[in-house]
Amino acid sequence: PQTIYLSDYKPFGYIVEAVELTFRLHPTQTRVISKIKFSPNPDAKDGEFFLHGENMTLISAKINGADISPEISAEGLRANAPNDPFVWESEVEISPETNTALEGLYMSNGMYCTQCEAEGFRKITYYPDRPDVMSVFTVRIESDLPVLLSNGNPVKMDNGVAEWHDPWPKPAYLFALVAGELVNYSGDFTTMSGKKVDLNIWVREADLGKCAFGLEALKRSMKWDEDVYGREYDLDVFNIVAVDDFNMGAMENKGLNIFNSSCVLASPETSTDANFERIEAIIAHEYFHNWTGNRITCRDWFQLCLKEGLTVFRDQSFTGDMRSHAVKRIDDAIMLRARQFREDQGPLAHPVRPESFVEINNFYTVTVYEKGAEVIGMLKRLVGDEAYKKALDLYFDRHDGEAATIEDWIKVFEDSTGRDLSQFKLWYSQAGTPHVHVSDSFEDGTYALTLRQVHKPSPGQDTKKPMVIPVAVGLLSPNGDEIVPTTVLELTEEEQTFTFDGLGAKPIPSVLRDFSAPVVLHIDQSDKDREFLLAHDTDAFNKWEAGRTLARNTLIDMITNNAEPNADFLAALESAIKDESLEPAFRALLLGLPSVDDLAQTLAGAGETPDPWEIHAERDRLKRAIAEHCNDTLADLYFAHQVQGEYSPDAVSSGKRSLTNAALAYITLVDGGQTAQRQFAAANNMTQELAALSALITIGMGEEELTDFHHRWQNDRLVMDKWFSLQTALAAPEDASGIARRLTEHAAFDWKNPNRFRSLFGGLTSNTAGFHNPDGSGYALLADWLIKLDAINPQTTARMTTAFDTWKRYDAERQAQMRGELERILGTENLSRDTYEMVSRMLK
Ligand code: BAL
Ligand code: ZN
Repeated sequence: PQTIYLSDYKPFGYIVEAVELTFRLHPTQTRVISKIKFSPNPDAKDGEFFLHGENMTLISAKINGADISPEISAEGLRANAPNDPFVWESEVEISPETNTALEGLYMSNGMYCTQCEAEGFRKITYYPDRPDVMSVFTVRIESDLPVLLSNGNPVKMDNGVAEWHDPWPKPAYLFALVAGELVNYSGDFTTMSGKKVDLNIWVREADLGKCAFGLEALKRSMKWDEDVYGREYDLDVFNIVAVDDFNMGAMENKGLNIFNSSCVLASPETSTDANFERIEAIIAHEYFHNWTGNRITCRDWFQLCLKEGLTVFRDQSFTGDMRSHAVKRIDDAIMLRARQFREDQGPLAHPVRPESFVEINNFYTVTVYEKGAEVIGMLKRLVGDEAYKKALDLYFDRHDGEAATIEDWIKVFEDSTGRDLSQFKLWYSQAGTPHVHVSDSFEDGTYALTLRQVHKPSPGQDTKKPMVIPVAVGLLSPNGDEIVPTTVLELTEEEQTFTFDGLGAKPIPSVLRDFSAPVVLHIDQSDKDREFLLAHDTDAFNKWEAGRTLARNTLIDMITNNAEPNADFLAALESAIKDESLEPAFRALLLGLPSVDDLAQTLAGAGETPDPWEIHAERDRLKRAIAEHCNDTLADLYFAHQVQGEYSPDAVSSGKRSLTNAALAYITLVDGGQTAQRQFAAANNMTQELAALSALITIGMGEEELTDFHHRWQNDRLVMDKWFSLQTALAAPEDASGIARRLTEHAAFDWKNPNRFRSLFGGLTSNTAGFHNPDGSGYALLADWLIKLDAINPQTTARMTTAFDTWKRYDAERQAQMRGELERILGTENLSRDTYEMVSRMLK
């Protein structure tokens, strides 16, 4: 397969003035008729007329009304085109029903839908399918189905014909079409300039009761983007459609967002608090793309982080505003460390802005998205809130209607602040997680903090330059007072010392407050200092971090030295969770322990060979020690914070439930499951039901409850996804692969549905000890199924191969088994380009 390089970027030889598309829908013989006005692009040197197009039959092609016979290949067509403006007309035939890759136009449960990002439009018709080609689209849909939707505003709707016009120029990846037997849950929103916008969530009739939360979340997002970023919506309608078969979470097509049904449908009976929060965030994310992604898009796919990093940053801020900034920051840091640091540590590490790819779908990664968001957070911290706002206003003014680059983005900050950001820009080009080592000294009232940055090699990058790292620091006096409030130290050299004068005694430093940079911090602090910070730090993130580090330290000591659980940690934890001045959701986070994978990452980072089974066992031992030590406190918390009355997914109620359910998980370890059984039987919402069931499965019980759960929810596909994933995710290490294998034989295991496939196998691979069974059964099972899935859905397959990306961490036997499975996948006949690229990168 061909590698594409950022350095090879060239503009397209033609400008697309306007696009008219007609769809005659048919499951296997859809006709797509296009009429496109092209004119030569004065900015392009090379006027080659190449249109992307795959998996279609060309029926006819015309230039200025005259039939032509273009040269056709597997990637597209080439024709001789005039040097003056001209009209291109073509008719092609495609088969949505047999399109199992779920890219382009496909069918899901009898409904037609599309997914065009990144390069799906080329499976719909011949077109310059690249994000820097933007145009105005008019779409006509002919079908007997009652609901026919596309982007923009409706123009006409009658007798099996619908016409839509989108006045905003857009790249083809934002094109969307939906047709089906759908009903709408509707509402409206009046924008800040007084324009009324019709809002609809389109679903199958049975799902109408699961739309209310999504619609309210959409309204909150629209209001927030006006209040915080001054961005108003720009069409008469905003449509969201829920689709069952979808590779991604959701897609921001202009005016017609298409959502994986798991990311929009919610009800108290079927969705957990975490589902509600995630749905709110994804609805916001897709809505926010209207400005950061759609009005200003990306020049090429290497610039993906321009829209994704910024939009993730915006949705994270939104969630913080809607709920709790402290809790959101901790959740994001946990996720970043678990997934992005892991990616950075392995063979798939790549810069936030990659410089080459084979298949762009493989770069919709946590590095591009979440590290991309961290980079924006750092930028904002460095320039300050006011300057950030000014820079964003300039960005929208200057680039509205354009396809922009990271250079454009950095330039607006340079122009609006006068700062030179050339060194900061390294965050976009240098892969890997920086390490920051901290040492300190105190003499004559002066406290000195020395920070040193270390960059490990990553694929293709052996040496790296020092970066700009904002390190937020506060100092506490030994009596617990904050003597230096949060100050941002700008680490720009390999090593720098920062001093604080006029102090009476050596302070206790609180470093990297609010997780101010996505780095690994090495600071030689005693357990006593960490207990002190857990009790006294005014920064919520570092307060939590102190507890987490104590937990990690005792676990590492237990794993490597067979030590007993640290009694001081148990006491400090107990006193922190009792502190009623702390919000319940925060205390729930304190009760969480580093995951098996996180501990394996820590050990591997220290040059050790982790054994997931041993880590799992020691982690269990610590959980039991916490349960026993904090027995009474946990019971008090459990009963005192029960939420009474009707279920509501608001932050306060869900925070209380997260605390009681964190307590329940521990209580279940010592009470034989009685409390969890009672909670399961009494639950009137999915959060309580699932937490109880999870607690029971974790101690090897819950068989009856699982059967009961299945019986009750067998007709609800989203809840059945939970039923599958619970069993593989929570199984004991020695049972997990066997359980997964048995579940693949279950009648409800519809492996062609990405959600179902991910629930079973995502559950298994999240169960680190279960997946890494030393007998290799977890690896073999996953590889068997990835090979099978690749033939029909390369995108989801390639994504799921990342379960193997840690293979070099483990012992020789596990390494050999994983390597063997990766080689087996790579040797598969007709392997997709997507999976080929991922597996070959991992084997390098
Ligand atoms: N653009 C793909 C889905 C998302 O990031 O919103
Ligand atoms: Zn996005």
